[in-house]
Amino acid sequence: MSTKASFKFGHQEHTQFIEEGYVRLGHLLSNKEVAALQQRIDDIMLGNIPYENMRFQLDSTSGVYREAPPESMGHKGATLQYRKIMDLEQDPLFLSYMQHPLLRDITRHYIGEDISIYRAMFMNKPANQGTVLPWHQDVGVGWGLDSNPIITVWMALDDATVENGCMQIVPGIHKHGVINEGHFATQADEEKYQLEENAIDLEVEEGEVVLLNNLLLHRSGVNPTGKQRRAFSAAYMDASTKHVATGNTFPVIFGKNALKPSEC
Ligand SMILES: O=C(O)CCC(=O)C(=O)O
Repeated sequence: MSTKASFKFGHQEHTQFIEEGYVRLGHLLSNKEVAALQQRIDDIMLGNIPYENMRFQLDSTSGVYREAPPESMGHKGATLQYRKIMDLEQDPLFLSYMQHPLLRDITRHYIGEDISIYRAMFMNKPANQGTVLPWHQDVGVGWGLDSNPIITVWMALDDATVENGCMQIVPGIHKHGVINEGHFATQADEEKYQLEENAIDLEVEEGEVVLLNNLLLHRSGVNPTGKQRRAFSAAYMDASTKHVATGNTFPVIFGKNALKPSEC
């Protein structure tokens, strides 16, 4: 995959990531490559490219998080009304993107040589729908992991704006560490950390990549516009990280025994 000139990860980006817990890295893929991922995810939603071993979740009809249908293994019908699709490392196009040499450099810098993926996740706000995602941290305890991954690489597959439910974040909040092991911030957390007052809108262009510290509180809203708002989020971690309940490790993206797009 090629790299657009705007992608940048240097000293300044590293400093912002450490201080603020997020940094916009620019465009990693060409317009053509982004279009191919957009087409691929629509084809997966519509069942034109079938995957039975991915987890799918349909969107809520109310916009309320707790009312969304459960996520479970297998396609749920040909529709663009999905909220989430997991396990996209099984798809060669998404895997190739996840294994981009510049993401290799970034994950090597923060994590090391052997890297696995906790989740390779499509997040969708369908047109005229979407579900409110409340304030949360993406922490290992809540995810049932034996350590806390810190690196998520999030890419907008469509422009994300205030109008269509872009992410909101609280810069610097990651420095407080794990605020709530239950994943979601409580009302008391919201007041203590003044989340409403300190939040900023993370408006980004289609194809833009954002590096997020998993401890950074984030949330997103619904999408009342007539166009879907798609995103792809990959949480990288040390390949030795295990699931506490099963002792299992996770699919390897870089290093020994890494997945190969040609073998997908
Ligand atoms: O895309 C969104 O609205 C939220 C994504 C998210 O929560 C994540 O990538 O961890």
